[in-house]
Amino acid sequence: MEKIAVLSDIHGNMPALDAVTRDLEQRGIRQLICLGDLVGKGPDSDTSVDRIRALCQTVIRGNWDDFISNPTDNQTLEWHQRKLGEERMNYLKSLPFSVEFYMSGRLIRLFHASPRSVYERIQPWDSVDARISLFEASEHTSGSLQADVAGYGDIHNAYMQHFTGKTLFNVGSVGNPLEIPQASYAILEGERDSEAAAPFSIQLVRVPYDNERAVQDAVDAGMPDLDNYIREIRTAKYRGLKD
Ligand SMILES: [Mn+2]
Repeated sequence: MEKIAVLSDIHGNMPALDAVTRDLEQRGIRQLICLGDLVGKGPDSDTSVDRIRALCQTVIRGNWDDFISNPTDNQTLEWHQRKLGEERMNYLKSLPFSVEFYMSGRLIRLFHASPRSVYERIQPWDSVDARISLFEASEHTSGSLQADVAGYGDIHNAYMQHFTGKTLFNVGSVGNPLEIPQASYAILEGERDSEAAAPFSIQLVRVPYDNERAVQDAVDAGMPDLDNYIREIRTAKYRGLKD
């Protein structure tokens, strides 16, 4: 049996990524897949990209990775662009859209937001049809079969649901979780690259980390739009919501 960690939405928060890395080391897990959104929001987009590149065998593209290099007059985005530099932004833009493989007889497909677009956002409280559509393939996915297990990031809300024998899961966010202020990731356990039925499990892991260190890092870096970020890091309440 093998274990694969699936993490997403680091968003430049190094204390959170450090805590997850330590947890993975303690568990002896070395196979890592990242589902995108390495950058933005937090102060350390550059270090986050460098660390994820070194740690993860597979990295796919999120919405932030896709648009961060676009020309902009938004001061906050310009600040993140300057930190990243051209080489990292080119790397992010070049990342693949999705990854898929068999594990314990199941076709597992992983993408950032939906199998159709990095910008299509589907929440656990959206319609059943919307959620079931996440098992479908599209012209952007590497394969054309329906997935047995679909996993994604993007919404910063970890959850798992079952529909007619299929499993849908969201790994949550390492650096900007929006339900509880602890880093989130998933562990898949089973027989990798095997189409034969075998035991299989998905575990959703929460890792407490030094949230005040993350706040201080943002203050020290002189990051713009600080108040919204600090509130999210401390409370896990999305800035788009009213109190
Ligand atoms: Mn994100």
